[in-house]
Amino acid sequence: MLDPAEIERIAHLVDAAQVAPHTISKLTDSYPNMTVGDGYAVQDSLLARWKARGRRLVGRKAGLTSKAKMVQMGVNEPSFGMLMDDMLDANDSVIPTARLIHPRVEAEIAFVTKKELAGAEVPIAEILEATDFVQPAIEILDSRFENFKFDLPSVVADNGSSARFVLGGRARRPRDIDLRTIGIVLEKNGEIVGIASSGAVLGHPAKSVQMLVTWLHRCGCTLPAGSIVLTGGATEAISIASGDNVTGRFQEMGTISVRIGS
Ligand code: OOG
Ligand code: MG
Repeated sequence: MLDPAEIERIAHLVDAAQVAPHTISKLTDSYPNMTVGDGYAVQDSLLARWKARGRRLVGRKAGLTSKAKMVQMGVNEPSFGMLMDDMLDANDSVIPTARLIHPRVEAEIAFVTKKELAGAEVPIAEILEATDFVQPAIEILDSRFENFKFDLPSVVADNGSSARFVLGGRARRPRDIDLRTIGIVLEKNGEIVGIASSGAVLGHPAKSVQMLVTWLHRCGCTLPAGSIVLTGGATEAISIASGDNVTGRFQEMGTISVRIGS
């Protein structure tokens, strides 16, 4: 475990790599004893820095929740991160790549909550009951690590590679659809680049929310009402570049698109 001064040094390094986007080497190269817990301590420091700059926490993300993602990234445990107000773009937005290093996209199901969720193991039924609606999402990732290569402590400290996210398509009440079997097709420039069922995310994407609430509970935190939760990419993430058009088609949940600008 690292000491508080080291956590602050790493937070400064990651923050700088996000503000003026550039790559840094994976943190465990310089801090071989760094743990996943240290990664979350770095997130706490980042959140304090971001709040001091007027950014608002609007939700959380779970990542590495599907087999496809775990295999792609060589990490076999989910990670959690923070979603800030200024990371959100509207459906059909043009996402500028000027401030991104080596972006990738993911198709995900987002949950938006209407009740606070708290506890060590909240039943899935309770998660669904506390959910206002679920909606298609596209997440734009941009690891700050060279060649998009990392381990779990490093990626946690980099806030789960978060860059931007988009919500779109049809908002549905979770009880009106079967969230284990929603077909998801990810297209780039009209070609299919990823296919999955929503059940690829831990058997049911509400499990991501459940794991998130359990994780928050360990540090005495809760998931407030009105939170957005990205439950994790169902397919592997796809590299994007300026000029690409990306569309996610979600069975019974409509379509979401972004264009990648320069
Ligand atoms: C880490 C973030 C993973 C997801 O949905 O699995 C993630 C990464 O792969 O860079 O957001
Ligand atoms: Mg994601």
